[in-house]
Amino acid sequence: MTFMEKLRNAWQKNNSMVCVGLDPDLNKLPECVKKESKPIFAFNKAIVDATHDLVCCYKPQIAYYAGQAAEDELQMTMDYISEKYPDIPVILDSKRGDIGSTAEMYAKEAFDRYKADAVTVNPFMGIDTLKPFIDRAEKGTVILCRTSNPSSKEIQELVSGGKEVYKHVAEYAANEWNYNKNILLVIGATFPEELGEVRKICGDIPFLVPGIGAQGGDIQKVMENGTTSDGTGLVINSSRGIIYAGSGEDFAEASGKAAEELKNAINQYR
Ligand code: OMP
Repeated sequence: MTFMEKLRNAWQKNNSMVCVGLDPDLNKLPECVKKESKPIFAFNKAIVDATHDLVCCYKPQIAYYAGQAAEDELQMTMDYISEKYPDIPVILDSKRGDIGSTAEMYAKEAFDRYKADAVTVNPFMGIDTLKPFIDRAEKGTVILCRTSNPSSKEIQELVSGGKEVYKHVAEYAANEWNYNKNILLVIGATFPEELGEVRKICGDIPFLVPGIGAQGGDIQKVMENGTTSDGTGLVINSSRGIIYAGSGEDFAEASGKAAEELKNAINQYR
């Protein structure tokens, strides 16, 4: 099954557009988990078990594993999700981008080593750097377009040929780059108007929407401007807002509750 099919099925099956970001910081893990031999995996496993029927995706951010010398626990997390909850796709958030020969290795990292269903990439260097990802037709390529961070406008709002850079990215993604119909775009929830502009350019291309929860994005505006005609089209990520919903022994239960609240908050606008 392709990533796109898996995503559509998960939207339907769980009636959810929530993506839980698995971004575990060892310093912030509950005490009861810190004593485990593989604390990051133990934490992720508990969160996944508590949320698997409430989400359409998981998104581990690779820096939380590489930066803490815990790549083995990323692998364990990826293997656990694909074995126990094979219907839920996993986006590896690594925001890769480099010349073609190096990009080939990054695609191997995401799709062959970690067996991710999709990966985030940076389009700054152009199509030859994206091709190794997009060519994997059964996988998803999630391209940064209008990112959620405050200074994203420094580059993304520069105007060339009468159009902002992020709109050029959206046009490429909707046309030349989408030859395998496997592209998603990243649009931050902190820029809901721009999200609406990109929706007009891109038809039904799914958007990964980070910035809900800790970054303060507006769910109602995201839904009004971003859903597609069938009421889907969005993968709305929250990381800290869900994984740190609790800090005691009941942390996983608290994350399940937070995921359910987010799911309901989203669905009231569908
Ligand atoms: P929280 O702010 O804790 O919900 O985390 C947001 C997650 O989304 C982190 O893993 C970020 O790396 C990621 N992210 C953004 O915050 N902004 C973006 O524009 C793009 C991403 C991403 O590609 O996922």
